[in-house]
Amino acid sequence: MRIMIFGNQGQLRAAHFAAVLWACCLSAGPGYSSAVAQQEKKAIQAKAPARKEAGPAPVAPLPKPTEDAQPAQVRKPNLVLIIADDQSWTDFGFMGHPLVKTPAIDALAAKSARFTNGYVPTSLCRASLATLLTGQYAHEHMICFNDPPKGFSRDSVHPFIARSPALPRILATAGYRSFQTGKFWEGHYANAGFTDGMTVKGRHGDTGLTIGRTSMEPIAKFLDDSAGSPFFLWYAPMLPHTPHNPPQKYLDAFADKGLDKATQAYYATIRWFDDSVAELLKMLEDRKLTENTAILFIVDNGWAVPQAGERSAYGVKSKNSPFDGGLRTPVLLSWPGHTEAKDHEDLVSSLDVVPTLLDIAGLSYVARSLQGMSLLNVSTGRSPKLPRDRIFGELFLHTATKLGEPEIDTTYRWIRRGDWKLILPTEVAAKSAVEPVGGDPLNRIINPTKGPFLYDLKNDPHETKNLADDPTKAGVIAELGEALRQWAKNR
Ligand SMILES: [Ca+2]
Repeated sequence: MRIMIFGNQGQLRAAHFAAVLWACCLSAGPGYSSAVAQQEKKAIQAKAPARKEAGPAPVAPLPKPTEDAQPAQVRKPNLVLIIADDQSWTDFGFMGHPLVKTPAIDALAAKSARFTNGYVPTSLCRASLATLLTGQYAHEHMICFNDPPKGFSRDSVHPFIARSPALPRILATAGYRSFQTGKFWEGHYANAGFTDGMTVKGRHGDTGLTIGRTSMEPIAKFLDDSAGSPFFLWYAPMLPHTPHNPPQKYLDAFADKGLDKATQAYYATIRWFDDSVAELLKMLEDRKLTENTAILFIVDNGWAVPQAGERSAYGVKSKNSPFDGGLRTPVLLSWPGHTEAKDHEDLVSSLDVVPTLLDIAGLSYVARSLQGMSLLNVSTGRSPKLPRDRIFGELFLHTATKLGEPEIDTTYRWIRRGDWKLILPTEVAAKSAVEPVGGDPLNRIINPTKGPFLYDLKNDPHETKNLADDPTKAGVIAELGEALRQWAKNR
């Protein structure tokens, strides 16, 4: 679709932006048209499980771009998104961990803009990854769960991503090839607009989950095949996620540290993951791609070894919890010749990843339609800081009880403003702490639910002292609580 009636660059950009939005709205993407979204919800809820997980869900193709955002002689930068799976924000060498060394990620950090106050809005794997694909909150992309309600086939929820303005789909309109490896919960990779990928079916990655653990060869092949085209690489290996079963040499590295077996295996799996990152970076270097490739690093959600007496396979205040052990992540951005190696105190969200990558690709006018903010200007030094002082998030049940109505399964909402963090549990959380809502044992809430919870993260970064009952903090709680209620209401 080439629109020639526009006479200047701004109008051409507007035409491309409108074309992208037009295609997304046409295919009923949540967040763009509430009326159409409501129809979509009803259609999905009414649909009986039918189609097998054989191929991509049907989706309308996007129009071709109306212009090239950069001068023709400038080769568009390649984009690599590295997503760690289930790793605490504390468990990196560059974050100061006393035992865990992550040489490859530390080296990347050493040359990156480093955002150490990073967060995912939802610490549940599938919802978090969908945010990294779409730049939307879970209540917008509607993938608020790891599993659909009982009675629904997995592919019955694939239209959520197939009809979203997912990053690979937008990049394709600007000439990017894209490759999905590792975790991907949305069926066939083409559902998110990837041009190439490893996952074609399954719960959360299928063949894609071999990346990093078994081989890195598919990435080498993609890099060789895509020579001449700008590319986007989704590297989301199931590492250092369980099973913590790394090769013996990694276990041996922690054998004399006085660790229990579970902690030793977790730390060793982090080293295994780090070596896979080293291999990826070397592949880029060997092909002389480093200079024209931007790399963004983030974790999808945190993880902690369960303590004695905890009922779960992971620490209570980690994965799928509203505490920083589940939500917080460092965010690294490196684009040689553009970004500066520097620490930043700004509050950043995984919502910022899509706008940042679109900005680097020269598609900032598309990025501006999203709620997140591009980190590029702060990373390059063109801006001193991001124009915001707060970020928000929301938690959900593991298994949805109903599709298309996120409110029903919301368990917590949270806000961080400056060093203050307020967490408000919902009635759903309180109920599911007693008897799992929807009858699914995976919906049992193991986190504390007798909130509110207020923490001063500057003096208490691990959220050990709830200040909600401190009468001197009543004003802060009221302010943050009102901001959170407004955020939940105005959407
Ligand atoms: Ca995860």
